[in-house]
Amino acid sequence: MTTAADPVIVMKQEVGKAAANRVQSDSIVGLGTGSTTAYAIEYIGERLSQGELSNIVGVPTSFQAEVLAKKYGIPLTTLDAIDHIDVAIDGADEVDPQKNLIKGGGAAHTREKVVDALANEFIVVVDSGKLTDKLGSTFLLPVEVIPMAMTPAINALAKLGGKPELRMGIKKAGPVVTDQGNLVVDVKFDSIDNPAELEKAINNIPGVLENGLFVGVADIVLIGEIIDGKPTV
Ligand code: ABF
Repeated sequence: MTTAADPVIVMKQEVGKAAANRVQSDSIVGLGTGSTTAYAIEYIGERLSQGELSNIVGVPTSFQAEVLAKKYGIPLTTLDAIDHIDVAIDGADEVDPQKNLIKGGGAAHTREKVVDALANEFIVVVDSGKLTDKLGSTFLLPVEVIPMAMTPAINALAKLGGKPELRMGIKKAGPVVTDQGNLVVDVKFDSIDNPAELEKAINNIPGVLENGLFVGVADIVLIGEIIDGKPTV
């Protein structure tokens, strides 16, 4: 018996496909992280194999993106071998009306920000559940911290009005470790009134490597939602 496709999955696929369709031949593509972006990577691979696209090279933002790109036949490069990125496709955990983001649910926000900010066009792929009037209202703010500075950094984040908590693994025991070998603190802020200022203040804390506020980085936000049971973008 075939089961009806889960509309949420179909919606993520549609958003991923819409992003993949914006990629042109001869492009350098930043490949993000997350389940929605995974579909975009799959569809870029599909367009390549069908001859719709040619001469694409990807810059992965995480090990997950690298594995998916290899699975779908997208050649990879590094930032040392290129002088620009034409388009980046990546997910987000929250999007505000000014297209500012909270990212980092996947503990990959440091490399994501490098790639996404470098891209000439940064396309965010989300479902409508990620939209918020004010960042921080539904999602904690991830902050990557070097292990030896954890305690002073946590104290400094609390002084900024946050309630910081070390991110622990779900599948693996112990704290989550980033691709850089650092730890992640998730910080609850009651209200982020000035994301630009907060992004700078947090990155100014000694021992903080990067935080998940992406202010003024996103160019296009593709939003999937289910209307009358039908996935739409
Ligand atoms: C990644 O995408 C992270 O910044 C964020 O946590 C994740 C969201 O992905 P999904 O599409 O699975 O909600 O870039």
